[in-house]
Parts: sequence; C-alpha cells; structure tokens
Amino acid sequence: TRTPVNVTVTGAAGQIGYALLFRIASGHLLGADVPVKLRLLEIPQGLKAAEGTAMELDDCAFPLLQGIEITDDPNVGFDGANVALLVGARPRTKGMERGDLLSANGGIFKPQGKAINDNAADDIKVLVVGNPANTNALIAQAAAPDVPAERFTAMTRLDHNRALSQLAKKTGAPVSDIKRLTIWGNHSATQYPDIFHAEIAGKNAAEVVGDEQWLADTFIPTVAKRGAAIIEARGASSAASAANAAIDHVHTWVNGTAAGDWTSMGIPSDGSYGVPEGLISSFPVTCKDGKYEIVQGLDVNEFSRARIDASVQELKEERDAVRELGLI
Ligand code: NAX
Repeated sequence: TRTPVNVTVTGAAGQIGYALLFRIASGHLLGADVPVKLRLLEIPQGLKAAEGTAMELDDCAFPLLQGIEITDDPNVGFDGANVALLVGARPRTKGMERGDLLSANGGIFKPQGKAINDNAADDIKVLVVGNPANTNALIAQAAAPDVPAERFTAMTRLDHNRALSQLAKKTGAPVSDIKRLTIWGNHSATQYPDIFHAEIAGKNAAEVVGDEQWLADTFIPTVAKRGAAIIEARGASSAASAANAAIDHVHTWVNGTAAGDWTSMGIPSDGSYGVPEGLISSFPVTCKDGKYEIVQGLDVNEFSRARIDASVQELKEERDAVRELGLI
C-alpha cells in the first residue's frame, strides 16, 4: 500500500474549502489510488466550522482518507506537508487601499511561508489561491528560503478554464477539442487570455474565431471580469469552480499535461517572454514527472505583447509595494 500524501488546506472552513476538501478526500487531487491525510489550518474563529466539515468528511467514509487534523497553528498545519493549498486570505473590503490589502495578507502569507520552510516535507508543492494570489505566493516564497522557489505557484487555472469555456461557447466546439490556450500575467482584471496559439480540433483558434473585435471587446473582458459576474449573479464569489481549478492545477502539476497540450500556472519567472525574473506570473507550461516547464519559442504578436506587458507591470507594482512594506 502507498504511504499517504499529506495535504494541508488553509481557510478550510471557507466556501472554497468546503467545495475542495471532499474532492481531495475522494481522490481527485492526486489520483484514485493515492491515500491522503488532511490538515485543516484555520484561524481560531474558523476552527469550529472546520470541525463540522471534518465530521462530514468522516461521514463520507472515503476509502482514501486516512486522517484529518485541525489546527490554528501553522507549524502544526504544515508539518510534513507534501501539498499545501493556501486558500485562506484577507479579502479586500470597502475602502481598503492596495497597501492595506497587501499588508494584511503579508501578515498571513509571511508566517505561513516560514512555517512551510520549517516544517513541510522536502517535496512540498504549494498552490496559492487566496488573493492577491500571485503576490501572496511571492510573499510566502520569500519567507521560505530553504524551499526551492519553483515550488510556490499561484492559481490562474480558473481563468484558464473560464477562457476554455467561453471559446467553446463562441465556436460551438466541445471544450475537449481546445488545446494550448494561455493565461498570461496576474490573476486580476489585467490578466491576458491568449488564443493566438490555441487550437480547436487542430485549427488555429484565432483563425477559427476570425474576429479580433470579439477578442478585444468580449472574450478578454468576459474572462477577466468573470469573478465579478459570478458575485453579481450568485451573491457570493466563485467557490466550486475555484475549488475545481485548484484540483486541476495540482493534478496537472503532479500527473502531467497531455501530449500536445499545455496549461496555465502562476510561477516564478525565469525571465522568459520579457517577464522580469522572480515575478510570479502566469505562463503556458507543460508538466511532467511532478515538474513544470515554460513553453518556449512562442511568437508574441503586438496585440498580445501590450496586454502581457500591462499585466506584468501590475505585478511589478505589487512586488515593489510588498518590498516597501518589508514583506519580501
Ligand atoms: P471565505 O471567506 O469563504 O473563506 C476564507 C477562510 O479563510 C475563512 O474560513 C477564514 O477563517 C480563513 N482564514 C483567514 N485567514 C486565515 C489564516 N491566516 N489561516 C488560515 N485560515 C484563514 O473565502 P473563499 O470564498 O473560500 O475564498 C478564499 C480566497 O480565494 C479569497 O482570497 C478569494 O479572493 C480567493 N479566490 C481566488 C481565486 C483564484 O482564481 N486565484 C478564485 C476564487 C476566489 O475568489
């Protein structure tokens, strides 16, 4: 029998946590033959609700679930962690400036990064979901100097999946026919969903669509503002789709991308495509044997260049702000 994989979820009592934990425990994160142990990390006010969720997890009698531990101590929460999903974050509230938001999140992600550094397993893989995800990932990474930098990633898979779905709707093609779509930049309204290299049943997606106006005026803003549209419609932010994307992100990272396809992940830049080294930005990546690689050699046209640069500029500003706050 395989040794269980330790999966830590922060913000476990929140709405994404509620949609996420049951799928991890049922084998969707790592595979149908991989046993898991769950660690739920919450703040003291969230512990009771996390215990309630743990009771429901028990009641599912998942064959793969070999234990659940609940804690408000990051050192305990990340002890021996192989996979960490950092979901809990401080949301932006009315009237909050960017500096306030970044410093409130620094107070969460800096100590969590340190606790990962000091306690996690050697093969730790980290996905940051809590917003601002890219910069929170940068803060956690900076606090974990003993962990290889590339193990810290930020989630843009929900944006990727949203883009796939919008493109499928527009063209009438099934989602499964669409390959090689890319989200570039920040998980924010400046993100750039790029279809110029995408293929629909083997044909170039931009040519199949044949309508740059639709790209600029409908597709890109619909994908970038989808989170706000969900809040408007549902009265609460995306939860099940966000949890699904977190599952996809880790599953792809661990189990690999399909031949001929790639995915989008927020990862530390190595300088590729003019993105300054060290920024955690979304790129097209392939995954194999638990490692990812940026897809190289793509030709970036003028339309794409301007949009990638604008999103990267925002990431630089966020990085400079957290640097000034002493968070990295
Ligand atoms: P909720 O407010 O429902 O849950 C957050 C949970 O985190 C709460 O239970 C809270 O007690 C806990 N928490 C707060 N600080 C903590 C800490 N220091 N340690 C451990 N737990 C802590 O939010 P939810 O809807 O679940 O969303 C969670 C985060 O995901 C938010 O930051 C949200 O903005 C972000 N999202 C990111 C997305 C992405 O694509 N990257 C999409 C969905 C979502 O908006």
